[in-house]
Amino acid sequence: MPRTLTLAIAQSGPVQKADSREATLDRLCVMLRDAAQQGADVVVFTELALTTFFPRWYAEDRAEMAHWFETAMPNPNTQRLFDLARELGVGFYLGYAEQTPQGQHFNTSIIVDKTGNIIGKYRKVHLPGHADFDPERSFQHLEKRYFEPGDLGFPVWASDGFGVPANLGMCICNDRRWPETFRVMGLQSVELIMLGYNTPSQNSQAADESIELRKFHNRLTLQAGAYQNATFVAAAAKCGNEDGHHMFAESCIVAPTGELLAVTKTEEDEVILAQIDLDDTAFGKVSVFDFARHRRIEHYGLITEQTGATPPKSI
Ligand code: CDT
Repeated sequence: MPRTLTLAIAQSGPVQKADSREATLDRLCVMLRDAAQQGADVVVFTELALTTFFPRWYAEDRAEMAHWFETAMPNPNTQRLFDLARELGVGFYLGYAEQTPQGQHFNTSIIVDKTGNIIGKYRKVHLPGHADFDPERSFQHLEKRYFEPGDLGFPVWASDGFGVPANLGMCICNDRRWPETFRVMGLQSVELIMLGYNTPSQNSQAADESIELRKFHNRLTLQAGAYQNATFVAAAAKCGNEDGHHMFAESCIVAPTGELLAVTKTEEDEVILAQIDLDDTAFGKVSVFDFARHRRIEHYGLITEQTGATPPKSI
């Protein structure tokens, strides 16, 4: 029997600093309802979907940033999104800033099933940017200041929470640029990877880098990750102009062949859908990317033994 799912992306247009959580949640609920009416089984929201991309703002005292973080999930603000998911019978992926009861801070995402229960949590591993104010940059990217690197690894959940049995994984934004992210989930037979992103249209350290090149890198990483691990990938952007800082859109759904199935057209709140059959991941997993037959781990040690590159032996 085919394992078909209707997969939706709920791209968010800009969320300004001054926007309330309530107003932002209203927008997410509108998109959840819209996607469900079009038959969605699952809706992928963005990274830090509840707030503006606050790591672009520097605060000497990080306590000033406390209001961007959720201390529980769900909580009185977000409960209605969970209730609506249960009412509509649709699952979702949601990114948000997490503060733990012990006072740790993570850039986090969750998978919520069709009954409104959280079935998986992920904390962003690859935090881009810097920890201190950098006067050399045209704007700041302070994820290393406000978050700790994720401590949960890259788990994959075998779940029928979206209505059919599926192997589900997550990552967040900059994680997509790292092949290790996809491969660790590929090694757990992942079939659908969901992620959100907030990607500036400009490189704060290279003014001449074009937006076209930056969009190309987005597609390149998502399509390569999908193809090389024979998995669907669903990537949702928060985009448009947030308080003078532009982020590109191009949210997309990628097939295990690496082909694009759907791409957003605007830089606003926008829902796109694709009907997918999870069994389409099988061919790649038993042929060119049959890891058990073809991987040569005796040659891969450097990947986990060192972080930075070293010079080659001179001849
Ligand atoms: N949110 C996020 O991870 N954005 C990064 C920007 C990298 S530039 C410091 C990204 O990889 O898209």
